[in-house]
Amino acid sequence: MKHYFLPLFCLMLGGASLQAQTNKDLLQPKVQEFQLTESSETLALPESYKLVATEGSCPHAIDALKQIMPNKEGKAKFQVIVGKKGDKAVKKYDKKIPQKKEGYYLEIQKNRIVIAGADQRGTFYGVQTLGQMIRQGELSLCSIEDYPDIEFRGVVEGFYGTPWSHEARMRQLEFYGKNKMNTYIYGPKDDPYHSSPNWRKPYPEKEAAQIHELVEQAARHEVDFVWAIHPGKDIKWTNEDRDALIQKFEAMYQLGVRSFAVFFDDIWGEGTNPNKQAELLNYIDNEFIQKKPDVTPLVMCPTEYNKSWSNVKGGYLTTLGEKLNPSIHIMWTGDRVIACIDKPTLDWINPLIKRKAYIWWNFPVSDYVRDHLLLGPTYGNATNIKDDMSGFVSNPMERAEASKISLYSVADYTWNMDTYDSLRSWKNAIKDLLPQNCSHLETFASHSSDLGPNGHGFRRDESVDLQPTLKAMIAGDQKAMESVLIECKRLETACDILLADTENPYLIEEIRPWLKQGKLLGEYGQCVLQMIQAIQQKDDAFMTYYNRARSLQTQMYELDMTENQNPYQPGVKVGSLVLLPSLNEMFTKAITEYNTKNNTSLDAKAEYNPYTLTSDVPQLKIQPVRARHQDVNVSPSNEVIKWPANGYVQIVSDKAVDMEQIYIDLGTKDIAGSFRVEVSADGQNWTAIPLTQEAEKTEIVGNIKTPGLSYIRLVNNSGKELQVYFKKFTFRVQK
Ligand code: LOG
Repeated sequence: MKHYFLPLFCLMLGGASLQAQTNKDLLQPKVQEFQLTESSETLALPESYKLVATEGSCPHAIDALKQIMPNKEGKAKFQVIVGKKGDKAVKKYDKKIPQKKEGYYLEIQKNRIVIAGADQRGTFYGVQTLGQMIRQGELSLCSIEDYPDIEFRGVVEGFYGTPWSHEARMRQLEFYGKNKMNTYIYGPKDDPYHSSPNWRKPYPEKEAAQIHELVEQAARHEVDFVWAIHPGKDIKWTNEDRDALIQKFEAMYQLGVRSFAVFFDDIWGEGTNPNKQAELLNYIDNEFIQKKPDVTPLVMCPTEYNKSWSNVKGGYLTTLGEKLNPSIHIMWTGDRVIACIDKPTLDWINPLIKRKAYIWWNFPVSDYVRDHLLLGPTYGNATNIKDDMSGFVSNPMERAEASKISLYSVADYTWNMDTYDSLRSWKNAIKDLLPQNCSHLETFASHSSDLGPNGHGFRRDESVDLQPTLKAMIAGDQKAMESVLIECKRLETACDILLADTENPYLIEEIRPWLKQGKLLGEYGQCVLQMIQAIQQKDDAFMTYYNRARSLQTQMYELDMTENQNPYQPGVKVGSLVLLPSLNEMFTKAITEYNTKNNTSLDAKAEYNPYTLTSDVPQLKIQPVRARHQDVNVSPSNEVIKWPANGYVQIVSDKAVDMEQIYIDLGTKDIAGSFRVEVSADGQNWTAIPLTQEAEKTEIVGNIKTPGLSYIRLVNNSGKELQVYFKKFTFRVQK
C-alpha cells in the first residue's frame, strides 16, 4: 500500500499547546541567531520522515540524526534535509549557511527540517541542536544560524593524579560532541607513556587498543583527539631522541591519531632550551605534520607557560615566537599558573609569541587542592577576547563526571562569548548532568565550589546566595537564623537524595565522600541553630543538642581523616569557605552565652583538631598541623627557614597520647646534633629523645618510649641561628 504519511503531526498555536516547546535559551551552547518563522507555531514530530541527504557526505551527522529522531525513516512527505555546503541535498540553502567553519543553518518548517552545515562538523552540530529541540518538546517553527566564536574548544586532560578511566573518557567524548566542543587533548601527567620514563616506547597492546577506541569515539562525535607527548624531563637533543619522538607519533598515527601536541611544562634543565625546542618542533612539523595531509596543526605547551614565570629578557618566549613555524599553536595559562583570561593577558603574550595564544585554562583542575570539589559556576574570563586567541581548552578535575558542570560552561563560553552568562550556564549544566535531581545537585554544588587556601592563591566564591543571611544570622537576626536552618535542612536533604541517586551513578560515585560530608554539615547547622533556640527558650533539650553538635563535629573530622586519603591534600571539605565557618562561629557564640547564663564551662571551641602548633620561628608560626590515621604532620614548607637559637616548634595534643616515633627532615645532612626533640606530659617536665641520622641522609628519626604524652617540641640547641629546610615533621601515635 502506498502509504503517505498522514498529518499526524499537528500544528498548534503555541498558546494552546500544553506541551513544552523550544526554549532558545536552553539550547547549548547558546545559539548565535535564532528567529521564529511564524511566531508561536509549533510542530510535533511526524511518525515518519523522508531523509534527503547526499550519500556518504556527513556520516556522523546522519548517524546522530537517526539516533535522535524518535520515528521511522520512510517514504513520508515530511522531509529531513541534511548536508554540508556543496552537497546537492542542501544546494537551495547554500546562501543561508554561515560562512564560518563548523557553522550551520537549521530550519524547522511545517513540512520539513533543514540542516545545512558549513562542513561535516557544522552539519553534525546542527543535528545536535535539533536533538536538543526534540528533547525539549514540540519544535518551534524557526531558523537558526549558528557558528563558534573560538576555533579550538574543549579539554586538556593535563592534570597530575589518577588519569581518567577509559570508560570515563568514552563518556567525555560523547559529551563534547553534544556540547559542540571539538578538541580533546590527551596529556595526563601520570601516564608513563605520555611522559617520562616511557614516552619513547609504544603503548602496550591493551592501552593501544583503548586509544584506538577513543580515536574512533572522538571521530563519531566530531572531536579531534589530540595526543600529547611530554618528553622534556629527560630528552637529549640528539637525532636519536628526535627520531624516537617521530616514531612514537608514527605509532600513534597508526592507532588513528590525527592531531598531536608536545608539552614542555613543569621541567628544568636541558629540556627547557627554547632554541632546541623550536628546532625539534619545526622538524616534527616539517617532516611529520605537514607531510600527512590528514593531520591537524601541531600544538605545543611552552616551559614558560604563564606570565609570572616568564623571563622576557631571558628570551625564551621571543625565541619560540620568532623561530616556531607560524602554524604551530602555543599554549598559555595566563598571568599565573591558575588564572582567568582577559584582554591584557592576551595583549601581553600574543606579540611575544607572534601568534594568538592557545589557552590552557587551569580550571576546574584540582590537583593542588585534592580535598575540594570545584562544582561552582565557571566565571572570570573576559567576554571581549574571542578574536585574540586561537583555542581555549580547560584542564579538568580527576573526577571526570563532576568536571562536566564546568566543561558544559566552557563549551558555552567558547561558542558564544558575548552572551555568556555564568549563572545561567551553571544551572543548565546541572540540569543536563542530573535532570531529575538537578535542584538537589544545585544546592550541594553551591556549597562546594571554593578551593580553600592554596599555594596558587586561586579562589572561587561559595554559598553566594546565603552569604547575606549568614551575616545577618551572626549579627543576631532571628529571621536569618530560620532561613539558615531551612538551607541546612535543604543541604541535608539534597545530599541524602543524591547519595541514593541512580540517574548518574558515575557522578555520585565520584562525589560520594563529599555528599556524606555535606549531609553532616547540613545536620550540624540545624543542630547549632536548635541549640540557640533552646538557650532562648530555656529548653532542657539544650544539652542533647550540644552533645549532638559535638558528635557531628567529630564525625566530620573523622570523615576528613578517612576518605579521599591521597598523599597530597587528603580529606573531604564541603562548605569550607562560608557555611562551616559561620556555623562554627554561631556554635562558639551559643556556648559562650550558655556558659555565662548557667555558670558552666562547656568547651566553646568548634573545630575539632586535637593538635595545635606553636612556634617562635617566624616562618613556621602558622604552619598547619593535621592528624592522619596514626601520623601527625606539620605541613612542609618549600623555602629556607631561618631558625633562631633556642627557637622551637611545638605540638600540643588536647588529650594524652602514646607517641611512638618522630621523623624530621630539614633537608640537611649531619644536623641532628644541632637540634633536640623533647616530650612532656604536662608542659613542665621535659624528657629529651635520642635522635639518629644516618650518614648522607637528611632524615632524622627518634623513638619515643614514654606513654601518655601531650607535648612534643623540636628545639635548635646549636646556640646560633641555623638555615634549614622544613620538609618533614611527623610523629606517630599509638591508636
Ligand atoms: C601543569 C598541569 C597541572 C596544573 C595545575 C600546566 C601547563 N601544567 O603547575 O599539569 O594540572 O599546573 O596544578 C601545572 O598547567 N603545573
